[in-house]
Amino acid sequence: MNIKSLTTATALAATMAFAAPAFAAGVNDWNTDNEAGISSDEFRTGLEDTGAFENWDANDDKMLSQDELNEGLGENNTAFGTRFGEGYYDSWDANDDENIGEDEFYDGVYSSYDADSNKVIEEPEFGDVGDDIGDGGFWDV
Ligand SMILES: [Ca+2]
Ligand SMILES: [Ca+2]
Ligand SMILES: [Ca+2]
Ligand SMILES: [Ca+2]
Repeated sequence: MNIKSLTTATALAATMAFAAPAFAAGVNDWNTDNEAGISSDEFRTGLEDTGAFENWDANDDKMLSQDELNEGLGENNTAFGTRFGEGYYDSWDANDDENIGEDEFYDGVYSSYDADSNKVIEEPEFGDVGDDIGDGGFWDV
């Protein structure tokens, strides 16, 4: 590879890195079936792609303790609490074991975004998801 093509390749890689934001969070990016809106399965797939759960689960036990969540969120703690309500941890902890498993996590987050509780996240509910996943949002881990 000569210098010119090396430079081009480097520039191309830089462009691609820049052009690939954490998520192009439009409702259609997550909507993979032919049903309107985001189902819980579609939502889970999209949110898993952020890697947030694994990232915050410091001891890798597939559970998020309150401490792990606080630690993982860091300065985004306030925004997270504002979005989901101060009592979110207890309400997501469906089996009351003071830990949030993966199913509890994804179900809890999903129902929190589903403001009208119709089991589908549609616009404008997805607008909140997009905001939180975009650069600087708390899912942008
Ligand atoms: Ca759908
Ligand atoms: Ca853990
Ligand atoms: Ca639990
Ligand atoms: Ca809804």
